[in-house]
Amino acid sequence: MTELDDQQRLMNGIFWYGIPTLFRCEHDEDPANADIGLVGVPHSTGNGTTQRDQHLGPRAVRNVSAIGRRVHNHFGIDPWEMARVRDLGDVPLSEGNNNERSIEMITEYYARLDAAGCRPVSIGGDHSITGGILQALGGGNLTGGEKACLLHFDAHTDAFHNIPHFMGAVKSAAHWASYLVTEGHVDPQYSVQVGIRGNTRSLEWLDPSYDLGYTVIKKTDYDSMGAEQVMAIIDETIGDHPLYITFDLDCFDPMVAPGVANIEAGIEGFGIDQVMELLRCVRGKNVIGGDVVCLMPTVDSPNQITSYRSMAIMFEMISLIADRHHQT
Ligand SMILES: [Mn+2]
Repeated sequence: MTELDDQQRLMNGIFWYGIPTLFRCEHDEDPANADIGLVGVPHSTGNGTTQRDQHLGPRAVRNVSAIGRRVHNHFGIDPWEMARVRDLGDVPLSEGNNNERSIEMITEYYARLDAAGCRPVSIGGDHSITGGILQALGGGNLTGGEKACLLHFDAHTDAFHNIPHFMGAVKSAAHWASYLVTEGHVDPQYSVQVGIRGNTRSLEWLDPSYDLGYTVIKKTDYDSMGAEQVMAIIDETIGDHPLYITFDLDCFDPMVAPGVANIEAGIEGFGIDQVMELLRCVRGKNVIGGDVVCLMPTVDSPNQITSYRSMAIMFEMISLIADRHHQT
Protein backbone atom coordinates (compact mmCIF):
# COMPACT_ATOMS: atom_id res chain seq x y z
CA MET A 1 0.00 0.00 0.00
CA THR A 2 1.45 3.33 -1.03
CA GLU A 3 1.65 6.39 1.13
CA LEU A 4 -1.07 8.00 -1.01
CA ASP A 5 -3.42 5.03 -0.38
CA ASP A 6 -2.82 5.42 3.33
CA GLN A 7 -3.56 9.10 3.19
CA GLN A 8 -6.76 8.52 1.21
CA ARG A 9 -7.95 5.80 3.58
CA LEU A 10 -7.80 8.32 6.36
CA MET A 11 -9.43 11.12 4.37
CA ASN A 12 -12.20 8.88 2.98
CA GLY A 13 -13.76 8.65 6.42
CA ILE A 14 -14.22 12.41 6.61
CA PHE A 15 -17.57 13.63 5.32
CA TRP A 16 -16.42 16.86 3.67
CA TYR A 17 -13.62 15.25 1.68
CA GLY A 18 -13.89 14.19 -1.95
CA ILE A 19 -16.94 13.16 -4.01
CA PRO A 20 -20.06 12.64 -1.86
CA THR A 21 -21.44 9.23 -2.84
CA LEU A 22 -23.51 7.29 -0.30
CA PHE A 23 -21.09 5.88 2.29
CA ARG A 24 -18.19 6.67 -0.06
CA CYS A 25 -19.24 3.71 -2.21
CA GLU A 26 -18.22 3.49 -5.82
CA HIS A 27 -20.82 5.10 -8.11
CA ASP A 28 -21.94 2.43 -10.56
CA GLU A 29 -25.42 2.52 -12.12
CA ASP A 30 -25.41 -1.14 -13.16
CA PRO A 31 -27.27 -3.23 -10.54
CA ALA A 32 -25.53 -6.37 -11.84
CA ASN A 33 -22.33 -5.09 -10.22
CA ALA A 34 -23.87 -4.67 -6.77
CA ASP A 35 -25.01 -7.13 -4.09
CA ILE A 36 -26.46 -4.18 -2.20
CA GLY A 37 -27.53 -1.15 -4.24
CA LEU A 38 -27.79 2.22 -2.51
CA VAL A 39 -30.37 4.38 -4.26
CA GLY A 40 -31.62 7.93 -3.86
CA VAL A 41 -35.33 8.51 -4.58
CA PRO A 42 -35.77 12.30 -4.80
CA HIS A 43 -39.56 12.40 -4.70
CA SER A 44 -41.90 14.81 -2.88
CA THR A 45 -45.28 14.80 -4.59
CA GLY A 46 -46.72 11.81 -2.73
CA ASN A 47 -47.18 13.98 0.34
CA GLY A 48 -47.89 17.68 0.22
CA THR A 49 -49.17 18.14 3.76
CA THR A 50 -45.96 19.57 5.23
CA GLN A 51 -42.99 21.42 3.80
CA ARG A 52 -42.30 19.88 0.42
CA ASP A 53 -38.57 19.32 0.36
CA GLN A 54 -38.34 15.58 0.84
CA HIS A 55 -36.81 15.19 -2.61
CA LEU A 56 -33.68 16.83 -1.13
CA GLY A 57 -33.12 13.87 1.20
CA PRO A 58 -30.73 11.79 -0.93
CA ARG A 59 -28.36 14.70 -1.49
CA ALA A 60 -28.37 15.57 2.22
CA VAL A 61 -27.42 12.03 3.23
CA ARG A 62 -24.74 11.81 0.53
CA ASN A 63 -23.28 14.94 2.05
CA VAL A 64 -22.63 13.35 5.46
CA SER A 65 -22.53 9.60 4.90
CA ALA A 66 -18.80 9.10 4.28
CA ILE A 67 -18.43 9.23 8.04
CA GLY A 68 -20.82 6.27 8.31
CA ARG A 69 -18.51 3.91 6.47
CA ARG A 70 -17.64 2.01 9.62
CA VAL A 71 -17.58 -1.60 10.76
CA HIS A 72 -20.55 -2.97 12.75
CA ASN A 73 -19.23 -3.53 16.25
CA HIS A 74 -22.44 -5.09 17.57
CA PHE A 75 -22.58 -7.74 14.80
CA GLY A 76 -18.79 -8.02 14.59
CA ILE A 77 -18.80 -7.61 10.80
CA ASP A 78 -17.39 -5.32 8.11
CA PRO A 79 -20.25 -5.12 5.57
CA TRP A 80 -18.12 -3.22 3.04
CA GLU A 81 -15.73 -6.18 2.83
CA MET A 82 -18.49 -8.81 2.76
CA ALA A 83 -20.71 -7.48 -0.01
CA ARG A 84 -20.36 -5.38 -3.16
CA VAL A 85 -22.10 -2.21 -1.97
CA ARG A 86 -22.45 0.43 -4.68
CA ASP A 87 -24.11 3.84 -5.00
CA LEU A 88 -26.42 3.35 -7.97
CA GLY A 89 -27.34 7.03 -8.06
CA ASP A 90 -30.84 8.49 -8.01
CA VAL A 91 -34.01 7.26 -9.69
CA PRO A 92 -34.46 9.73 -12.59
CA LEU A 93 -37.89 11.15 -11.79
CA SER A 94 -38.23 13.45 -14.73
CA GLU A 95 -41.98 13.91 -14.16
CA GLY A 96 -41.61 14.56 -10.45
CA ASN A 97 -44.68 16.78 -10.20
CA ASN A 98 -46.82 13.87 -11.40
CA ASN A 99 -46.98 11.50 -8.42
CA GLU A 100 -48.80 8.67 -10.17
CA ARG A 101 -46.34 8.61 -13.08
CA SER A 102 -43.39 8.86 -10.68
CA ILE A 103 -44.51 5.85 -8.67
CA GLU A 104 -44.63 3.76 -11.84
CA MET A 105 -41.18 5.07 -12.88
CA ILE A 106 -39.85 4.02 -9.47
CA THR A 107 -41.31 0.54 -10.04
CA GLU A 108 -39.66 0.29 -13.48
CA TYR A 109 -36.32 1.32 -11.97
CA TYR A 110 -36.45 -1.22 -9.12
CA ALA A 111 -37.58 -4.02 -11.42
CA ARG A 112 -34.08 -3.83 -12.92
CA LEU A 113 -32.50 -4.25 -9.50
CA ASP A 114 -34.83 -7.11 -8.63
CA ALA A 115 -34.01 -8.94 -11.85
CA ALA A 116 -30.28 -8.52 -11.20
CA GLY A 117 -30.55 -9.89 -7.65
CA CYS A 118 -29.42 -6.55 -6.23
CA ARG A 119 -30.89 -5.78 -2.80
CA PRO A 120 -31.76 -2.08 -2.53
CA VAL A 121 -31.28 0.20 0.44
CA SER A 122 -32.87 3.51 -0.49
CA ILE A 123 -33.09 7.03 0.84
CA GLY A 124 -36.20 9.07 0.01
CA GLY A 125 -38.16 10.95 -0.73
CA ASP A 126 -41.57 10.84 0.91
CA HIS A 127 -43.18 7.56 1.95
CA SER A 128 -45.03 7.07 -1.32
CA ILE A 129 -41.76 5.74 -2.78
CA THR A 130 -42.18 2.51 -0.80
CA GLY A 131 -45.25 1.75 -2.92
CA GLY A 132 -43.25 2.13 -6.11
CA ILE A 133 -40.36 0.04 -4.79
CA LEU A 134 -42.52 -2.83 -3.53
CA GLN A 135 -44.64 -2.96 -6.68
CA ALA A 136 -41.37 -4.20 -8.20
CA LEU A 137 -40.04 -6.32 -5.32
CA GLY A 138 -43.17 -7.88 -3.77
CA GLY A 139 -43.70 -11.13 -5.68
CA GLY A 140 -40.55 -10.68 -7.75
CA ASN A 141 -37.14 -12.33 -7.96
CA LEU A 142 -35.67 -11.30 -4.59
CA THR A 143 -38.67 -12.69 -2.72
CA GLY A 144 -38.58 -15.92 -4.72
CA GLY A 145 -42.05 -15.10 -6.04
CA GLU A 146 -43.56 -14.64 -2.59
CA LYS A 147 -45.19 -11.50 -1.37
CA ALA A 148 -42.94 -9.31 0.77
CA CYS A 149 -43.60 -8.84 4.45
CA LEU A 150 -42.97 -5.52 6.16
CA LEU A 151 -41.27 -4.27 9.24
CA HIS A 152 -42.74 -0.78 9.05
CA PHE A 153 -41.49 1.91 11.45
CA ASP A 154 -43.79 4.92 11.42
CA ALA A 155 -45.89 7.31 13.48
CA HIS A 156 -48.72 6.64 11.00
CA THR A 157 -50.09 3.50 9.38
CA ASP A 158 -50.09 4.90 5.80
CA ALA A 159 -52.96 2.53 4.98
CA PHE A 160 -55.70 5.13 4.62
CA HIS A 161 -57.85 3.67 1.88
CA ASN A 162 -60.77 5.35 3.66
CA ILE A 163 -59.72 8.56 1.88
CA PRO A 164 -59.74 8.65 -1.94
CA HIS A 165 -56.53 10.63 -2.36
CA PHE A 166 -54.02 12.71 -0.44
CA MET A 167 -54.15 16.26 -1.85
CA GLY A 168 -54.57 14.74 -5.29
CA ALA A 169 -52.00 11.98 -4.94
CA VAL A 170 -53.61 8.53 -5.25
CA LYS A 171 -50.66 6.15 -4.73
CA SER A 172 -49.62 8.53 -1.99
CA ALA A 173 -47.59 8.53 1.22
CA ALA A 174 -50.88 7.87 3.01
CA HIS A 175 -52.02 4.97 0.81
CA TRP A 176 -49.05 2.74 -0.06
CA ALA A 177 -49.46 0.33 2.88
CA SER A 178 -53.00 -0.37 1.73
CA TYR A 179 -52.76 -0.79 -2.04
CA LEU A 180 -49.61 -2.94 -1.76
CA VAL A 181 -51.80 -5.43 0.14
CA THR A 182 -54.87 -5.25 -2.09
CA GLU A 183 -52.73 -5.46 -5.22
CA GLY A 184 -50.88 -8.52 -3.91
CA HIS A 185 -47.32 -7.31 -3.22
CA VAL A 186 -47.31 -7.33 0.60
CA ASP A 187 -48.59 -9.99 2.97
CA PRO A 188 -50.02 -8.19 6.02
CA GLN A 189 -50.34 -11.46 7.92
CA TYR A 190 -46.55 -11.54 8.33
CA SER A 191 -46.06 -7.77 8.64
CA VAL A 192 -45.68 -5.44 11.61
CA GLN A 193 -46.32 -1.71 11.85
CA VAL A 194 -44.53 -0.32 14.88
CA GLY A 195 -44.32 3.09 16.55
CA ILE A 196 -47.75 4.39 15.54
CA ARG A 197 -48.56 7.36 17.75
CA GLY A 198 -50.48 10.56 18.24
CA ASN A 199 -54.11 11.58 18.10
CA THR A 200 -55.73 10.37 14.90
CA ARG A 201 -57.88 12.45 12.55
CA SER A 202 -60.95 10.41 13.45
CA LEU A 203 -61.66 7.68 15.98
CA GLU A 204 -61.68 4.95 13.30
CA TRP A 205 -58.52 6.27 11.58
CA LEU A 206 -56.45 3.13 12.33
CA ASP A 207 -59.15 0.65 11.31
CA PRO A 208 -57.95 0.11 7.72
CA SER A 209 -54.70 -1.39 9.07
CA TYR A 210 -56.60 -3.80 11.30
CA ASP A 211 -59.04 -4.65 8.49
CA LEU A 212 -56.14 -5.42 6.14
CA GLY A 213 -54.63 -7.75 8.73
CA TYR A 214 -51.52 -5.90 9.83
CA THR A 215 -50.08 -6.38 13.29
CA VAL A 216 -50.05 -2.84 14.69
CA ILE A 217 -47.86 -1.99 17.67
CA LYS A 218 -48.57 1.57 18.74
CA LYS A 219 -45.93 3.51 20.62
CA THR A 220 -48.14 3.30 23.71
CA ASP A 221 -48.25 -0.51 23.25
CA TYR A 222 -44.45 -0.55 23.08
CA ASP A 223 -44.27 1.50 26.26
CA SER A 224 -46.61 -0.78 28.18
CA MET A 225 -45.35 -4.13 26.80
CA GLY A 226 -41.65 -3.38 26.83
CA ALA A 227 -39.05 -4.04 24.14
CA GLU A 228 -38.65 -7.78 24.82
CA GLN A 229 -42.29 -8.57 24.17
CA VAL A 230 -42.40 -6.34 21.10
CA MET A 231 -39.33 -8.08 19.68
CA ALA A 232 -40.92 -11.45 20.30
CA ILE A 233 -44.03 -10.38 18.36
CA ILE A 234 -41.88 -9.09 15.50
CA ASP A 235 -39.88 -12.32 15.40
CA GLU A 236 -42.94 -14.54 15.49
CA THR A 237 -44.96 -12.54 12.96
CA ILE A 238 -42.23 -12.17 10.33
CA GLY A 239 -40.64 -15.61 10.63
CA ASP A 240 -38.36 -16.23 7.66
CA HIS A 241 -40.61 -14.63 5.07
CA PRO A 242 -38.87 -12.23 2.67
CA LEU A 243 -38.65 -9.05 4.68
CA TYR A 244 -38.59 -5.44 3.57
CA ILE A 245 -37.83 -2.80 6.20
CA THR A 246 -39.34 0.62 5.65
CA PHE A 247 -38.35 3.35 8.07
CA ASP A 248 -40.32 6.59 8.32
CA LEU A 249 -38.16 9.01 10.31
CA ASP A 250 -41.28 10.42 11.98
CA CYS A 251 -41.28 7.39 14.30
CA PHE A 252 -38.41 9.13 16.09
CA ASP A 253 -39.10 11.73 18.70
CA PRO A 254 -38.70 15.21 17.15
CA MET A 255 -35.90 15.86 19.66
CA VAL A 256 -34.04 12.89 18.12
CA ALA A 257 -34.83 13.67 14.49
CA PRO A 258 -36.22 17.20 13.96
CA GLY A 259 -35.89 17.30 10.17
CA VAL A 260 -38.85 15.10 9.22
CA ALA A 261 -42.24 15.52 7.61
CA ASN A 262 -45.47 14.97 9.59
CA ILE A 263 -44.05 15.35 13.09
CA GLU A 264 -46.27 14.07 15.90
CA ALA A 265 -45.61 16.48 18.76
CA GLY A 266 -48.07 15.29 21.41
CA ILE A 267 -46.44 12.05 22.45
CA GLU A 268 -42.83 11.05 22.72
CA GLY A 269 -41.46 9.08 19.77
CA PHE A 270 -38.73 6.47 19.70
CA GLY A 271 -35.21 7.20 20.84
CA ILE A 272 -32.26 6.03 18.76
CA ASP A 273 -31.34 3.14 21.08
CA GLN A 274 -34.92 1.80 21.03
CA VAL A 275 -34.90 1.82 17.23
CA MET A 276 -31.48 0.18 17.00
CA GLU A 277 -32.62 -2.63 19.29
CA LEU A 278 -35.75 -3.25 17.18
CA LEU A 279 -33.78 -3.21 13.93
CA ARG A 280 -31.13 -5.58 15.26
CA CYS A 281 -33.76 -8.05 16.46
CA VAL A 282 -34.36 -9.09 12.85
CA ARG A 283 -30.72 -10.13 12.45
CA GLY A 284 -30.58 -13.38 10.49
CA LYS A 285 -33.91 -12.81 8.75
CA ASN A 286 -34.26 -12.77 4.97
CA VAL A 287 -34.02 -9.02 4.42
CA ILE A 288 -34.56 -8.20 0.73
CA GLY A 289 -34.12 -4.45 1.10
CA GLY A 290 -35.10 -1.34 2.97
CA ASP A 291 -35.68 2.36 2.80
CA VAL A 292 -35.49 5.49 4.95
CA VAL A 293 -38.08 8.14 4.13
CA CYS A 294 -39.49 11.56 5.01
CA LEU A 295 -36.19 13.34 5.61
CA MET A 296 -36.69 17.12 5.44
CA PRO A 297 -33.18 18.58 5.12
CA THR A 298 -34.47 22.17 4.99
CA VAL A 299 -35.83 21.96 8.55
CA ASP A 300 -33.03 19.87 10.01
CA SER A 301 -30.85 21.19 12.81
CA PRO A 302 -27.67 23.08 11.86
CA ASN A 303 -25.59 19.97 12.53
CA GLN A 304 -27.83 17.92 10.20
CA ILE A 305 -28.61 15.35 12.86
CA THR A 306 -31.60 13.92 10.95
CA SER A 307 -29.38 13.22 7.95
CA TYR A 308 -26.98 11.44 10.30
CA ARG A 309 -29.87 9.42 11.78
CA SER A 310 -30.90 8.44 8.25
CA MET A 311 -27.34 7.33 7.54
CA ALA A 312 -27.27 5.30 10.75
CA ILE A 313 -30.51 3.48 9.88
CA MET A 314 -29.28 2.76 6.36
CA PHE A 315 -26.09 1.32 7.84
CA GLU A 316 -28.12 -1.09 9.97
CA MET A 317 -30.06 -2.22 6.89
CA ILE A 318 -26.84 -2.71 4.89
CA SER A 319 -25.34 -4.68 7.77
CA LEU A 320 -28.43 -6.87 8.21
CA ILE A 321 -28.34 -7.80 4.52
CA ALA A 322 -24.58 -8.41 4.44
CA ASP A 323 -24.77 -10.48 7.61
CA ARG A 324 -27.46 -12.82 6.30
CA HIS A 325 -26.58 -13.04 2.62
CA HIS A 326 -22.85 -12.46 2.38
CA GLN A 327 -21.20 -14.26 5.26
CA THR A 328 -17.48 -14.60 4.78
MN1 LIG B 1 -45.02 6.97 6.67
